[in-house]
Amino acid sequence: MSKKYNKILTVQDLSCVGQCSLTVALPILSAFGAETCVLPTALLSEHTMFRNFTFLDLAQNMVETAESWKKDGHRFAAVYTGYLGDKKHFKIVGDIIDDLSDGDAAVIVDPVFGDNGKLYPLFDEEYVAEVRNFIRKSDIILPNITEACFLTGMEYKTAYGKEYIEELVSALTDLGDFDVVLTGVEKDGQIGFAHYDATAKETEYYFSEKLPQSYHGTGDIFASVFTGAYLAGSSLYDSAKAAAQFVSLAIAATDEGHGYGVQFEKVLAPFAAKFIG
Ligand code: PXL
Repeated sequence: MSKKYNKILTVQDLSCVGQCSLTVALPILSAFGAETCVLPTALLSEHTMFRNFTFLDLAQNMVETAESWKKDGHRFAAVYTGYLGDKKHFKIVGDIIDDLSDGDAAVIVDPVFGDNGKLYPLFDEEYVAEVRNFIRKSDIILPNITEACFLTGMEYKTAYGKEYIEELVSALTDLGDFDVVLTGVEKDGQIGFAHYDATAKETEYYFSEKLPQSYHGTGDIFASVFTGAYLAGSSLYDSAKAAAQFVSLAIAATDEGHGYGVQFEKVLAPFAAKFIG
């Protein structure tokens, strides 16, 4: 039986081309049966991995939109945030969580700001400090290893074992009262996630074959499927497993030479339909 919920709000940038952030989150959450409301934080011609990109900050519009929602009485049963884009967005989104979400709303934060050991363009340590503060409002965070290292101050490694991953998850857990799903964890040619189960007091893992291709935007797909499945009533572990499986399916469905993003559209409908009760 799926959980009954009303509106979910996702807050991320709108990159017009590039298959990431809102252009991924909106179709995925809708396919999982959520009434999806969006709050764009910035309007970009493409995401910031393209050689040229424009960036229009929408902070002022975010404030005015929230005011309007307040007056019209909209409330959200869940809030899921991804790439925001500017330090000033964190206070605005924090206020929205405080003022416009239900007391028991799930707050899911994908702290998107880096990969492969580096920060994305536009970001610096001050941005990371804002993220570190903001995640204290969340119930679940979904960082990759790079983001986990910047958040905790631990060294970024590409060769590691279980001890390193568990130290990283434990250091993240010390930053707030939330569940951690650490993504992009690799082991013996496989890739997956790690999650610390506070009840069982142990770290649980999921791994599947690492496909040779690597694409942009798969982190956003992971977070969106995770959120869709979780809000449809799956457990945290099963939601993360579904997200990992969907990313693999979408990569496998992507034509060679597609260039950016994955063609998740080809496999979304039948996958998500299984979660709608
Ligand atoms: O996929 C993450 C992402 C989202 N939005 C923008 C980005 C990136 C990663 O580079 O640039 C604008």
